[in-house]
Amino acid sequence: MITLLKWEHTLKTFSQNYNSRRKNHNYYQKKIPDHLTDAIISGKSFLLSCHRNPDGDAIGSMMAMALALIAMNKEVTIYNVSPIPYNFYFLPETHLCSQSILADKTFDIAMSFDSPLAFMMGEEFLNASSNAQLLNVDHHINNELYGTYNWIDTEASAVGVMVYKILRKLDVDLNLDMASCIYCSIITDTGSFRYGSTNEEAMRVAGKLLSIGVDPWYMAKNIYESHPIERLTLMADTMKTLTISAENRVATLTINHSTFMKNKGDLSLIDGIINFPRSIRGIEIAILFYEFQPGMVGISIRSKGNVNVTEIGKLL
Ligand SMILES: [Mn+2]
Repeated sequence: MITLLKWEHTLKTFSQNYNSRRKNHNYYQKKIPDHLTDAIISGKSFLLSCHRNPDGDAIGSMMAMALALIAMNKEVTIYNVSPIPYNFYFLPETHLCSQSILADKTFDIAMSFDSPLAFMMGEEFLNASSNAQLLNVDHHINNELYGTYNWIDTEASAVGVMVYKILRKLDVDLNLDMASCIYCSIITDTGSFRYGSTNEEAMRVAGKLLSIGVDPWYMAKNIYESHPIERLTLMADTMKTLTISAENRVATLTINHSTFMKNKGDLSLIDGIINFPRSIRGIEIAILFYEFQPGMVGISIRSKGNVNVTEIGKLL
């Protein structure tokens, strides 16, 4: 646990230094700032990234934007610290996403998606984008506004919805590939239209995407029903650690390092496991501890009610 805190402190300090180099123009709003689309139109070379260990919203929004920029004849580099998780690799052109950036390559525009903190894109991205205009597109309330232009719409169900609006404003001819990526964003961040983040705008945009030809079952099958067998063996081992406390209101699961490694040692296999303890009747908070490296423990916290899990996260 102590190792984890030290690690987070180092990264936090790094991103604070990075922030001080920026002149921020901040937009907490639903409407796309003109500066953002003007920058996209005038830029020629682009570097796109999203947070490490990306989820469906991060990848979907980044890839939809990348496909649109390619269609606009821009030069595009797509980067992530982590590999694309197995259940998102089916999305169009994900093979273009690289885990390294060409040394000495410079960019007019860098864009980040779904990433409240700068360090989540990694040092390589921050160095490569240091002379570029950085466009920060996100919906997290705790976004640290590290971009040259920051567009934060906290009411957006998914960053994919925000990218949809950018593409509409840019008059991009939205094709099936782009629509599939945006649909992936929306269904993963709304828990397939179940979470409180689901709203009318998300439903409306999803409807438009279906009219372009998105096949909901094809998408769901690839995202939710394409697990390697180790996902189930990891879940079986993890469920044995279930602990219920605080008068049956808190459920905890633990994945120690040997269990993690025995079941393929792949972080993307952990995604979603926390929803099972949360699904127990009466449980208000679910906590998952996962030791992904010896002595390095990640923590996921989910609530099912009015508990503010961000505050608990700060205590830990
Ligand atoms: Mn998101």
